[in-house]
Amino acid sequence: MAIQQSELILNPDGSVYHLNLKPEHIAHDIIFVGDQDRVAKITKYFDSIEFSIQKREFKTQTGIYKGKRLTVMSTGIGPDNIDIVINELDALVNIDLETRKPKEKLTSLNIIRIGTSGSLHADIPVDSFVMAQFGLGLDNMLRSYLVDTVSNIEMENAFIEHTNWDLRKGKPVVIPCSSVLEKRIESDRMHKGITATAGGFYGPQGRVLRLKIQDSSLNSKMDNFLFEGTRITNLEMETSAIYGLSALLGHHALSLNAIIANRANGTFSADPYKAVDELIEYTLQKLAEN
Ligand code: R1P
Repeated sequence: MAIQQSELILNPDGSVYHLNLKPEHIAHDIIFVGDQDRVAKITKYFDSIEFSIQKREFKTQTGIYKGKRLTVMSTGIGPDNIDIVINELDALVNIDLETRKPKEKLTSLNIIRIGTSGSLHADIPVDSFVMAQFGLGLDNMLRSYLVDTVSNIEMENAFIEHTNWDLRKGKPVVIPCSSVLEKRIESDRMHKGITATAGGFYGPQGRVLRLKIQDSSLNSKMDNFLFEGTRITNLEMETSAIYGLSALLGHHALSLNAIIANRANGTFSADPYKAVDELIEYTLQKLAEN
């Protein structure tokens, strides 16, 4: 059955609705960033850029870095945007846009996030790097899908019990990273653990300005959560959504974050752009080598 026009929306030029991309515009290795201005900070290292486009917060550039074809795209902020970006990227490789039918032979993309994040531990200081072995989704976006088929239910239950999680906020979900990409990118520079993904920046991450929050001790409970030796390292807004949709659709995903804030001791990087630049150079080098 062909997917209807209202479900898979294409622009008049045949590109997918929000990303404005056609299949030939993307590489198999794709770097995600949140901030649209970070795209050029990555592609400035490229030997050549073959394609650039932007619609809303979704800016995409494809080019060659040390002989490897890479796409860099901004997702904007939050899991809701990741739902759009990954479904449309998957449509580009796994749905025939002419017949509007899923392809028989599916393609796996490699998706690597280069993000910024706040650490929950004093020993993961500002300007360090974190690799998410797991994404812990606190935002509920993934619960619209049959996510239990790819999630770590034991870790979810342990987290719910440890934090006395109020299920009126939805049910947390835990998804592992791609072990293939983990091997490709890892080094001693990376702190590793669980990256928690919140559906907002203030209350959902325990920040209090003028509004009281539902659980003011959540961050300290997240601090001391330990599951089979793995702890929650940091909080941001995209990783679990990337991991969950990638796992469900058959793509490989890995999320790296430069720590620019330390929530444990209240510090903020003196030069966050430098930390992000270093993570960019580190990641590009790893992708070119492997
Ligand atoms: C919040 O300021 C944004 O910064 C972090 C969060 O995940 C959220 O998207 O990541 P990026 O710098 O990649 O956008």
